[in-house]
Amino acid sequence: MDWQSKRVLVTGGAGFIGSHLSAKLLELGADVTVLDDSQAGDSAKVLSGANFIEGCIADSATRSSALEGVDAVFHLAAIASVPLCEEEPERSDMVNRQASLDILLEANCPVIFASSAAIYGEPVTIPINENHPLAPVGHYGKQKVVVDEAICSLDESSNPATALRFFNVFGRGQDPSSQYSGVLSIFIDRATSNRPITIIGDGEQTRDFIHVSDVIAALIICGQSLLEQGTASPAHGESFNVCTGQPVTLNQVVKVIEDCIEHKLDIVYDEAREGDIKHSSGDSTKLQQNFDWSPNFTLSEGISDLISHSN
Ligand code: UD2
Repeated sequence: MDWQSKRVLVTGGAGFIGSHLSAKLLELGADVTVLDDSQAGDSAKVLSGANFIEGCIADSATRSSALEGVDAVFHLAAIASVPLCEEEPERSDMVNRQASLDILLEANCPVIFASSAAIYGEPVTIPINENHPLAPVGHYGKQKVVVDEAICSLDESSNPATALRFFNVFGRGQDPSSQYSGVLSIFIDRATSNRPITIIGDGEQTRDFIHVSDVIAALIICGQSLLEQGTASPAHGESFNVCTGQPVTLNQVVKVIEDCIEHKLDIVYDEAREGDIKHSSGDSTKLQQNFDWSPNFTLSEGISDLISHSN
């Protein structure tokens, strides 16, 4: 498919994942517009080739002007901080749930929605596939699940849409000092500046770390399929886990970092956090069977890439 003739809206395009996606779409020749309120994102991350609308998805006038004439919407904008959603449940509900439902209704083109592994809550079976019960713990997961379920209940008569359930995404450009940061960016920032890392709990909790390049590949492939086939696409009305299926403990992460920097890390152990999920590992068979997608980056490749690009 030729992205050159396509006008694409990326909500949250100034954020970690959105800025990588915008860069890829620009490279493919698409006409990219970023809609971002620059709260969690950084307007400096909006590439010069992209159009930029600074505003909130919850504002209907901003939304309708951003949606006008676009061929596809990658909807990544959200209040992505779990603690912030707990502190401000009404505002996060307006942005994460209501504005997302509005985008689904108002867009006259395919919508690719960034869902989250947070919708599963504490896993009952591992690896988690898309049929796993949805039992989100906090506001963030509860807001995401409403939109994800709305997409999964769409029929042929509706607008083409899909939901991609991201597990623990990592890669370059994730600000280690922000409250949205993943554990890997924090650990690598500390490791490369010779500061101690803090392991919350015993370090035996597992996560499924997926590299941002693999996430971008999944977004593009699903977007392309919806653009080409509309509601006949295998992505339409469906959700897909985006993960590696390789659970890793934090203690193993530490070992990979130590091997890469060739010295031991200074580790402080802290008390386990209430509500912290012990084990998380996804099954991405559905995405792999429906599309030409598989995770390419191993954890050690991703970690060594991050270390070699840290300041
Ligand atoms: C991820 C998502 C979150 C939500 C949640 C749903 C990220 C950044 N967060 O939270 O948005 O979707 O999944 O389950 O992707 N930890 C340390 N030391 C640190 C920081 C963290 O030990 O300095 C631990 C933390 O307690 C947890 C693990 O590392 O056990 C991963 O933490 P995280 O914040 O990267 O991601 P997670 O899975 O809690």
